[in-house]
Amino acid sequence: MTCILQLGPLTERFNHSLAAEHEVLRIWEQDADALLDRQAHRIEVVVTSARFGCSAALIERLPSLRAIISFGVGYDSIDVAAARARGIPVSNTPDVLNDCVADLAFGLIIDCARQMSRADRFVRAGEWLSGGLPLATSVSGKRLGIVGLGRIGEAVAKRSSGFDMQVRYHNRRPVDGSAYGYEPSLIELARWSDFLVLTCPGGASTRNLIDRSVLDALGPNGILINVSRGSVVDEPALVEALLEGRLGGAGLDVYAEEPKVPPALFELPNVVLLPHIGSATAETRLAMEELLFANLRAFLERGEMLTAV
Ligand code: NAP
Ligand code: 8YV
Repeated sequence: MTCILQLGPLTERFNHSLAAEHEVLRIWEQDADALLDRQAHRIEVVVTSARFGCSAALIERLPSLRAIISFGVGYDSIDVAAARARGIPVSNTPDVLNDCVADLAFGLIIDCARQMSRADRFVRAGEWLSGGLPLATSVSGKRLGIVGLGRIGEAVAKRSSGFDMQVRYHNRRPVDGSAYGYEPSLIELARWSDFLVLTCPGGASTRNLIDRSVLDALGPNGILINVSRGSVVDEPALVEALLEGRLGGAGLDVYAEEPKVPPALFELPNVVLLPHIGSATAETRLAMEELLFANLRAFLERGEMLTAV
């Protein structure tokens, strides 16, 4: 039996299956320091998620660690450099969640433009009895800018064809053979876009990529959609732009300090706020669990990972 340190709870089904096959130490159920003082030398695998991460300090504390297996595609919360320095491989769960996250991004586009959440609140509050809502903005035929045309970004772009949208994207370098127009300047992409969708990774290299100048380029009629990471956006600058009417609207699934959301956003009618649910469907979470288990088994049986980062 392999001694596994699990850094946070996933589904009951997952927790149960993991514990059925391995000796699992659940760090959140006990005093973490005391647990590590007693058991650190025995731990061979860390099972974590994009949410719970894995710090350099924890990696350093585990002398027998051989692998870090994560649930989720983003790995900005895992210190991959510290793991690599010790020759410890890290796996994630790419691809199986692309459609689900892209569906949600497109849902946010439509919701922000057509005021669906706002209209729902309006009806429930009985306000329809005494008037109508202001006219909304169309989606079809508009310009879609994508920051990070990777696996999820491609799936967002694909959905836009049903809405006759023009698509351009900004990555650090053009995607070979892509039919979509590459925009080397993020500011120019924002200036061109009606909707700017963020699907790049989080972490140091993208921190505050969407700053005041990008938000101003998107402008008072532009809508920002963020399904990547909160760290990619300068959040105080976003709040300021929305409060001052310099940005048309925002659809957000992720925030700088989750689960904290800037309270100033609660009052704004042109903002849709979701609690990081991009991959949160039964089907996709099951596929992510299965891929995590496949990585764990492949590592333990053959020393390989199916999807190493
Ligand atoms: P991916 O396939 O690696 O795509 C990421 C794209 O971002 C690549 O095309 C990359 O191209 C681009 N990129 C990287 N750094 C950039 C930069 N500095 N400026 C502009 N573009 C940059 O990743 P993915 O599987 O699509 O996932 C993307 C992210 O979505 C994840 O890392 C995660 O943070 C987020 N996510 C969120 C949820 C949710 O629940 N909301 C769920 C899943 C994933 P270049 O390398 O050429 O720049
Ligand atoms: C999950 C995510 O919510 O895959 C990612 O990067 O952000 C989401 O799919 C996350 O993995 C759960 O911690």
